Amino acid sequence: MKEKHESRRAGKREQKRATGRTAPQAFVKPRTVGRKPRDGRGFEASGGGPLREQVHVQWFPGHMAKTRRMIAANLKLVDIVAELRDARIPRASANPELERLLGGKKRIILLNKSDMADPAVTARWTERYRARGVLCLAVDCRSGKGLSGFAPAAREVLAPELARWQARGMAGRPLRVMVVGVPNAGKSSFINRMAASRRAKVEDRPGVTRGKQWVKTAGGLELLDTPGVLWPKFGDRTVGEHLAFTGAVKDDVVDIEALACRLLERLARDYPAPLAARYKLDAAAFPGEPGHALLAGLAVARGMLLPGGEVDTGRAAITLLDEFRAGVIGRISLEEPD
Ligand SMILES: Nc1nc2c(ncn2[C@@H]2O[C@H](COP(=O)(O)OP(=O)(O)O)[C@@H](O)[C@H]2O)c(=O)[nH]1
Ligand SMILES: [Mg+2]
Repeated sequence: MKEKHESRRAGKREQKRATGRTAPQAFVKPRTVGRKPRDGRGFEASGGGPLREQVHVQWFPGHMAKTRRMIAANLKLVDIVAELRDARIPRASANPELERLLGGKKRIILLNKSDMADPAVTARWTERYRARGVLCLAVDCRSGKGLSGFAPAAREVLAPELARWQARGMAGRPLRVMVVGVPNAGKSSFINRMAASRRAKVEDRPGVTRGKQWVKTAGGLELLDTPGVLWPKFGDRTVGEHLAFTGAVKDDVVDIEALACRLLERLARDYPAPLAARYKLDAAAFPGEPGHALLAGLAVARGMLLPGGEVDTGRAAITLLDEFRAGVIGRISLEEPD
């Protein structure tokens, strides 16, 4: 009996190895999850009672430190910065180092992937930023929705500079824009949409853009793509989790099943109807249901069983995260303005 149990566990490990989902990278501290919190810390207070312990996420490989330097070094070449954030998580996808890094350089915030976010919540976010004097546009860089507003917005923010250039006879000078954001925010998609032809490489996984690329647009802009950058330490665990949910953090450095459990708990609490509809689950049973039970329910509903008949929660976790990231569960916002 014990032997059978052992071999099943070994099988699971083998499977995880095969999917490459749990192999930690050399530069990562593979600390995770699921353990008992020492003194109650690590639990997130919520209306529906405590959620499962938060997943620890950290990812700051050497190339990001290099990117940080590259951004600082290239700032003097640009007139304005376009900061791409994920509309589903405008807070977590905001780089807390950016303000200091930019050193007073003007910027526009683009809430990208707004097609996957709750439109009412996104509208509140854009209003909030505008009320604070930061120009912010909700965009969808996949379809191009909202992007026609970018060049006019940049000209509006740079009105004083443009007037100066005009006075010096440099009215035709292109506006140079540095595009920054967390991995997977849609920087390359933004540039491709703005440039009539496809130039920057779009990748469905974080950490691909490398090297320096300038791209001209029809509207007299010159865009500089930058690799996705995070920061050395996430202030609280919610930030790391939200970045991991949306795919800004490489899956290899995260415990995928624990992450999926957390996402399920959030969805069951805040978006029960779309969750239940997508996976044919019973929303009435959600309150108090722990994430691992929700994940098992999802696996059963999708017929994801291992040869021994055990539910394949590993596969269910990957499916959930893939579908959330593709936006097929519904238009979901994980963060609201205060
Ligand atoms: N649904 C949706 N997907 C997007 C949007 N912008 C980018 N994506 C997708 O997000 C992934 C990452 O995009 P990419 O431009 O490579 O991000 P980068 O790492 O910031 O350069 C790709 O799969 C894109 O197709 C958007 O506005 N909506
Ligand atoms: Mg890119």
